[in-house]
Amino acid sequence: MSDSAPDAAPARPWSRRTFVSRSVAAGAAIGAAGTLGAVGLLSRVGAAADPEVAGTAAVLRGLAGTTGNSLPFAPELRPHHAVLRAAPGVRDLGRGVSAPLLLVNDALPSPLLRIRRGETFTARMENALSDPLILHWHGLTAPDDMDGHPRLAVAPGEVYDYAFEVNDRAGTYWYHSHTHHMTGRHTYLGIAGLLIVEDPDEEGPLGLPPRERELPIILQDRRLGPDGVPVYEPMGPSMMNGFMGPEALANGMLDAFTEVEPAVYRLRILNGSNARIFRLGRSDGRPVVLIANDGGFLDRPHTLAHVDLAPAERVELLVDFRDAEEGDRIMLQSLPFEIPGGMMGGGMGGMGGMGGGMGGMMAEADHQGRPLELVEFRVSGSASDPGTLPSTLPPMPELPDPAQSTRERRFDFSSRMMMHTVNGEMYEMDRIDVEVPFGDTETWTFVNDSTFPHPVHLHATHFRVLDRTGGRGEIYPWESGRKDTVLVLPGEQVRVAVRFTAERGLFLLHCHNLEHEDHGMMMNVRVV
Ligand SMILES: [Cu+2]
Repeated sequence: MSDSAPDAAPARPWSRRTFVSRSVAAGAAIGAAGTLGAVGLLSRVGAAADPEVAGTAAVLRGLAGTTGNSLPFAPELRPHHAVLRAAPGVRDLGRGVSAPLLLVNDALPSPLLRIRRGETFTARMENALSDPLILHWHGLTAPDDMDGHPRLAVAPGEVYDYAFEVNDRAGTYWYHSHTHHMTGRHTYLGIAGLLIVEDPDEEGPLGLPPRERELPIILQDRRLGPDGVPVYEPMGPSMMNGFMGPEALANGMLDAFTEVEPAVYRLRILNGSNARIFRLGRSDGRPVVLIANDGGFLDRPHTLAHVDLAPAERVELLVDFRDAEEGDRIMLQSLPFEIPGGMMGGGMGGMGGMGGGMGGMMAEADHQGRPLELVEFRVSGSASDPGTLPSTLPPMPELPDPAQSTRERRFDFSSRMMMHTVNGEMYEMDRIDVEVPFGDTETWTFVNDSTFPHPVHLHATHFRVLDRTGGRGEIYPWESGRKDTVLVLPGEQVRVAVRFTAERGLFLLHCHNLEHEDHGMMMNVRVV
C-alpha cells in the first residue's frame, strides 16, 4: 500500500496573514481562469492536494458569508424493541421552504441507532409509505433474512421485524432502503440514518474525544427545483452519471454550521449521496487525522491533506481545532478533483443510444469533482480539556489472506446503452449469480470498463483491498483495513480478498451509485 503522497503533505502552519495573502493570490488565479472548473485548478482523485487548491477553496469559504443554519443531529435510538416508522413527511432544509420527503420517525436524518457489540438488535419497521420497503443495515453482518435483501420488501401498511445479534466491530455503519428500483428515490428523499456500534473494550483505552465532541454527520448533495424543493427525477444523463446536484446537505440541512471549542473533535462521516464523490479537506489547509473507515479502526492514525469518500463509504476523522482562535471559521469542504478517464476528462464512451442530450450529459458530469462547502465550524469559547490525538489504534482483526485464496472471480461493471450491468447481466431477483463457499478465501477483481465511477459494495462481510491497477494505480489509507465498499474509477481494476465467516444465505454485490444499482448493476451472491 502506498500512502506516501497524502501522508507526506505537511501541516501548513500558516499565520493568518500568510493565509490571507495566499487566498488573494488564489482568487486572482480564479479571475484569470474565468471559471472554477478550469482544469488547471483541479487535482486528480487520490493525488496529493496542491496547496494552491486548498487556498482556492479558502476563497470560496470567504464568499460564503456569515449566515447559515445550525447543523442538526439525528435523534438517537437504542435498537432495543425500537419502532422505525417510514412515512411521508415535511421538512425545511434551511431556506424556509417546506419540502415533501420520506422520513423515518418523522426525523431528518433518520434516527441514529447506537448499539453495543454483542447486544441483540431488535426493531420493527413499519411501512407507511406508498411503496414496498425493506431496510438494510449497511456494513453489519446480519443473517440473510435480517439483511434487507430486496426480496424481503414488504407492502405498504405492513411491518418487518428485525432481531439479530450484532457481532461487528466498533464503527460507523448506516441503514437505508433497499427496495429494488426504489433505493435511489427512498434514500434521496430521507430514508437514511447512521448506525453506530460501540465496543468499550476496543475504544476505551484510546482517549478519543468524549461524546459531546463526537459529531455524526451525513453528507449528501442535492438538486433543488425552482421552488426550493429537492427534486428526484433521474432521466437521460443522470441515469448514466447517477443523480447529482450542486447543493450540499449536512444532516439534512443546507448551509450548515456548528460551533466548536478549541479542542479535538471526532467526526463520524457518511457519504449518503446517490452518486457524488467527496474529497474531504479543511479550508485552512490543515490536515485531518483518519482513524477509521467502513470496517472500524485502521492500523494506525493517518495524517492526511484530504480523504476521498465515495457513496456509502464512511470515515472517522479527528479534527484538531486546538490552535484555532475565538471567531475562527473553518469549513469542511469537498475539494475539486478530476476523474481520470471519466466524462469530465472528455471520455465519450458509453453514450450509444443516447440520441441528443449531450449538453445535459456534460453539465451533469460536471457536478462530479466540483468544490462544495459542506459544514462550517465556528470556533468559540475555551476548552479546559482540549483532548489529544492518539498515536496508536486497536489491533486489526485478522484479514483475509490472499495466499490462502482458493478461487478467483472477476466482475465487470459496465454502463452502456442506458443499461447498468455486472458481467453483462442486469439484476434479476430470482437468479443466483454467484455461489461462494462459507469460510473460503477468494480473490475478486472489480473491473470498471465504463466512463462512470462505480463504488462497489458487498453485503455480509468485509473485504481487504489488495491492489488497484489502471487509473490511480494505488490504494489509499482510507482503503486500508476492512472495507465493505470500494471506489472503482473508469479504467481501474481493484482486487480484493473476500471471506464470508458470519452467515450463510442470500446476499448482494452491487454498485452503490444508486441509479446504477436500481437499474441493474447488482448480483445475488449465495454463501453456501
Ligand atoms: Cu456504478
